[in-house]
Amino acid sequence: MPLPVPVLPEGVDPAWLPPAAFRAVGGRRTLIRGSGPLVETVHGEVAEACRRFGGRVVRDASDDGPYDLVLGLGADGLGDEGFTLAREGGTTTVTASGGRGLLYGLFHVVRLGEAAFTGERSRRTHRPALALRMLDHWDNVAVHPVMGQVERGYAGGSLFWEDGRARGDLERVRAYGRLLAACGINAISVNNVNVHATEARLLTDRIGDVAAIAGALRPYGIRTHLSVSFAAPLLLGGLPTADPLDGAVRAWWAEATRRVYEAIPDFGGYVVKADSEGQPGPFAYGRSHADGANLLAAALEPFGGTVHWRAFVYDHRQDWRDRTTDRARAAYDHFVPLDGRFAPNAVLQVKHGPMDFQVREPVSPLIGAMPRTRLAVELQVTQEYTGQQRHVCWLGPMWSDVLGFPIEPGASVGESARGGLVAVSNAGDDPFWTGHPLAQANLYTFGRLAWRPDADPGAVLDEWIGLTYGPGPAAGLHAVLDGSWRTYEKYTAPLGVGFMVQPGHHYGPSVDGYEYSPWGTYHFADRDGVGVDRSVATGTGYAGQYGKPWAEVYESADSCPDELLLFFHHVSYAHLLASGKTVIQHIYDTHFEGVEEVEAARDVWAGLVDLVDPARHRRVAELFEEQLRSAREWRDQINSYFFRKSGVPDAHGRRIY
Ligand code: GCW
Repeated sequence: MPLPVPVLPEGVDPAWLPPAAFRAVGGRRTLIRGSGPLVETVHGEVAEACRRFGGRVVRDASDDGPYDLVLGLGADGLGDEGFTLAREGGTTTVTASGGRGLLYGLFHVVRLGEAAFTGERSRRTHRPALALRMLDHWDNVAVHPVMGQVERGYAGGSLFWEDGRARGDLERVRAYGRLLAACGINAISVNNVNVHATEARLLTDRIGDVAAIAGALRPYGIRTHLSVSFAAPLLLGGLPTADPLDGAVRAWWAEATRRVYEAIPDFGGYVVKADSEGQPGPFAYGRSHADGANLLAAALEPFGGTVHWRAFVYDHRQDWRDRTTDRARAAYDHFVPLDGRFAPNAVLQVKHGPMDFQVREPVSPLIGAMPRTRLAVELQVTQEYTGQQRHVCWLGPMWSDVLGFPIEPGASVGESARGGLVAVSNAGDDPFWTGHPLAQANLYTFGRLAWRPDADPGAVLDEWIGLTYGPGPAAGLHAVLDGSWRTYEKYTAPLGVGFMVQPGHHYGPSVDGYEYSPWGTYHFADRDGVGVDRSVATGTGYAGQYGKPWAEVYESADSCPDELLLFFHHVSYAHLLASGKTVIQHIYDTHFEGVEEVEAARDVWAGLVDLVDPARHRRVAELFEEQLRSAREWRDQINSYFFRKSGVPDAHGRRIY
């Protein structure tokens, strides 16, 4: 039986799968061959498109057509997710070995639109570069008194949970799974890595809720994962310890995991934040993080599951007077000595930068330094530090730079991420899914880059624009989004120094907000200069964590790239950048430019009023006013702060307060 496509609740935006995107497919004669649950998903998609656009679809017919489109299982050797596409003699043929491959092949045809049905195409194989393409949701089941329903969520409530309970109606979850499959995502973790009391119980007596979500996502090829508390044996099992080497603890995890698989046979595995920002972990028992990860890996192994163990471990109670402790060093210092000690089904999940998803960070040196460990790289789609989905900030170029960065000899970050690519989702129950309608582009781009880390991000952006908005406003949308990350960088913290955000919620400027805090994020500005000395020669030694050539490149202020200068070095305001400007003049210029670029983008958007549907247009126009207000605030606070510290006037005499 074909699976009907999900029906969106009234008023919910279809995002990159509006009916119009299926026009080319829906007007054809289509043959579908094969059986299995995902083939039923494919059939449902084509049937719905035909219903709208007048085509017809048949199943496993013995006649030879003619057919415009044949979607069939059959080919060998493509893996579960690969497919081939060819067009010959008026028939477009997608062949796959597994159901997921067929679904991805169908969505590929949807992206191509009419082009999939014109001319000839020689057979081409498409396969994801990374086997795991995952979204982590930082969703709480119960509303958290400080963090709310979704930690760092800027798109309303959770898609899965509402006020202490699983949502009863999973149609929206199905629709979400469909959107994710259409950009290539194949795994989701459904709860916050900060596991509070209610959430901990998802592992045991509330596993049925997780099973229901997994059931809604499965037809779109998405496996469900769960964040668990390392202290679960204490919290839920009544054991006196959670020591990873204790026999009773190991038995408890084995049994708990067996029950999880009873409820969810294709369960993906656990995600763990341990000994990090107050979460429990193996350090309490004098054990290593390899001991901790391997405990869960052993429980999951009989069922084919994986533990994602996060490397975001650092001291968040440090003393700002202590100049030797450097948060940037922490992940490397903790984990490199453990290389080779993780079980084969343990994946170490590493944030792409050494700090915390700032608008500009170097690539984490940990990524190239653990050759005997499966690493997954973690990105942040939710815009915690990049405008919180009130600012337009399309992150495709940043992620593409990160993924293409040659961190090891002969290997880019994308190639080193053998454990996959993971991102913190930006979606919620907001009618536009992502709060800011244009933040949908980030979610889509993440999926496509996880499928192909070397894809051209600009082409991915155009793909998203084409599917979501059609050709009318395409040029304007491209102009608004394409440079928006660099614009955001210009009006916020300069030259890689990071933070300077308001403590707690992290929105808006506060230059000294974290300067005397225990969280370990400082800029050290004084009357002479600014920046953090992370050199080996005179600083924290962080630069020495890189291999060649990066250790040398970052060690010296002369060879360090401008955009990371203040991350690696404390320099005077008169220091000359490679660009030829002084640091102080660079700060002034970029902050004025950043605001001007937001003004220009707002005007381009205003000009699209007749080309974009009114609800989306209005929402974005309103948000541009907030972005502009906030960008001006950033500009004026940063410029005034550095003018007052340095006493150096702007060379162009512009207004500084
Ligand atoms: O970016 C920081 C956030 C925390 C988050 C943490 C993490 C889930 O401010 O809210 O906690 O990272 O990645 O664990």
